[in-house]
Amino acid sequence: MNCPHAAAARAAEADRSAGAITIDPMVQDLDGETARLREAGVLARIELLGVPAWTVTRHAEARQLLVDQRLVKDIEAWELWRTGVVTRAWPLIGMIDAGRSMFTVDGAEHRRLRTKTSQALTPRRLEAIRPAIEKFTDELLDNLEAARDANGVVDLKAVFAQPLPMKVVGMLMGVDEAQHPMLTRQYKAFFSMLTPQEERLKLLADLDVFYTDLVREKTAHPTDDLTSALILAEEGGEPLTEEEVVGNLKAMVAAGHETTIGLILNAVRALLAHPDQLAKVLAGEVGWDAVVEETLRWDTPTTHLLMRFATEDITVGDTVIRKGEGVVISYRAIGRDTGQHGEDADAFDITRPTRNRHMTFGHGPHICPGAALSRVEAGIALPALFGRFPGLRLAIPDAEITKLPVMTQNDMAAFPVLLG
Ligand code: STR
Repeated sequence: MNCPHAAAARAAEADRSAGAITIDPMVQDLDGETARLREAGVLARIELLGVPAWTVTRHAEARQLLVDQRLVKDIEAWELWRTGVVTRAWPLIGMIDAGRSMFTVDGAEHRRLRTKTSQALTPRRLEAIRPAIEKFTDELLDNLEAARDANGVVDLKAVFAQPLPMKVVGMLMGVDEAQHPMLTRQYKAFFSMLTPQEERLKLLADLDVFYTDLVREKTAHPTDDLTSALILAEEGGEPLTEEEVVGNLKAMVAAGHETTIGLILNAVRALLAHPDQLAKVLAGEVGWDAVVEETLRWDTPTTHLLMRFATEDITVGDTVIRKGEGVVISYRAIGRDTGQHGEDADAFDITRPTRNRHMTFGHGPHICPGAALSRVEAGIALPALFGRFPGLRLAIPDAEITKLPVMTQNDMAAFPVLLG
């Protein structure tokens, strides 16, 4: 039937999506794409593999939206999902429909799911695991020389930046070392856009079995780790269900692993590309914490965070996010916000006065519970690496570093270095 109202509605919708920026699954020009998103405005209309959404590109407005209770994580609030336009055949669905956990619920339920985890990850509590992180770091650095090929080249990602966060989050959550290579392989396939969706759904199902078995094992024999603490937690409220413990466990492993790899590698890359700044750090003129914060701002481990949904119309400037629409937070664009960081926001500068005033860990109730942990990890890994290998350098030109085809994370395939 050709009802004129429907036609008008379709035209309005087409108009709304006109000029939408297509996010490139192959990540061929991340800086160009980030600049285009920022030029498109405070709220940019984007398309993620054919699925339309809004994205926030500015620090100030993102800060507001991240505490706006009209935006929720519950996928059932998404019109495109409820009406069956988006299904589990969409390759990014695993970023949103990840099971019940602190990552997917809001309000009082969210506090109930999250409290134990955030309490375990305070800077004070983390002091207790600092020696273990230092030990992992030293052991991995011991392996670097032996891992060099005939030309003296070693992949700093495979041998150092990737195993370290896995060891740390594995120790924290009580995941056996023998399983780490499997988890690394599965998450690599999960995030890569080259993985066929059937395969991704299969690996997510396999991971669910793995984590459920682990939670059952810890339920029978609790140990001294956060997974056991989540199982035993009761404080006043309801204890967490098995599904909730599994959800939190997989969120912790996925997040703690993937994002910290990016932080460590991006910091090394930025320093090698800015030798004057590296020299200041090595001379003790600028602290390693400044390197960590400026890397978080300038080269965010998370490019886009999917997704929140509007439960009412929300007006931002002259744009209305309609009830049922999806909102992405584009942390890379936000880190480059000239309104927040000045006209030179695209430059890496560890002495920048606003280097700590980034929002890379988010804001509001869902702010990254692992923020302090990742700062401790990078704060140990970076000085230890450059302390052991002060002549560290890239084995290929920086421009030849290959980005992985990952839409949401800032991920490189490898980081070949010479140890100097
Ligand atoms: C990956 C798949 C899964 O099983 C569970 C989660 C929940 C936490 C998510 C994670 C996801 C993807 C990466 C995220 C992480 C929280 C922080 C991390 C989004 C969907 C970031 O990149 C910020």
